[in-house]
Amino acid sequence: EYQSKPHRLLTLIFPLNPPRAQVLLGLKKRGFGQNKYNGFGGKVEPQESISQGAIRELTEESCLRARSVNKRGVLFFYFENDPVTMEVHVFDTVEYEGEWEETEEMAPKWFGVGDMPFDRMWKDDERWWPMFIRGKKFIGRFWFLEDQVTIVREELAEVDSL
Ligand code: 6OG
Repeated sequence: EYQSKPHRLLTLIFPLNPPRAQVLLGLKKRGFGQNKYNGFGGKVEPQESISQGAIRELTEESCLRARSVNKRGVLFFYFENDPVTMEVHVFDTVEYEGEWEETEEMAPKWFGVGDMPFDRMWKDDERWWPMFIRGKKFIGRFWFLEDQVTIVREELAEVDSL
């Protein structure tokens, strides 16, 4: 059934346009979450901090270079019949350089923050996105069935700091 170890530390970063009206998502072309829109991110490497990992993955997947990032949330995902807990650290950035480009992993596209393609995203996203766009910080835990679609239990709370 559900277990809590081992642990996989991941990042997820959302570039916002300066007035925070639009967000750059990527259509994932391969791997976990293929054919879904998501922020950019991946595994944190042993020698780097979590925010350094977020900045590195953003550049690898979209070619944007973030000059600063903001911590926005921590999400824990548990999948039925899978012992791995995913711990995903969510960031935004409004200070980035370069032009976005399609990469081997992601096809980027801008969306209005109130016009998200939730039917093509992970199911948890529509739960915490309202907190994200209101500028709140959050911690969430989501328990998925093996189908990777059905959420059978969730805990989600705004927090003052992370
Ligand atoms: P790679 O395997 O490509 O990193 N991720 C999730 N993002 C959302 N919004 N919901 C989920 O619900 C997710 N599970 C994983 C974290 C995987 C990328 O996908 C994110 C990473 O950015 C289950 O290295």
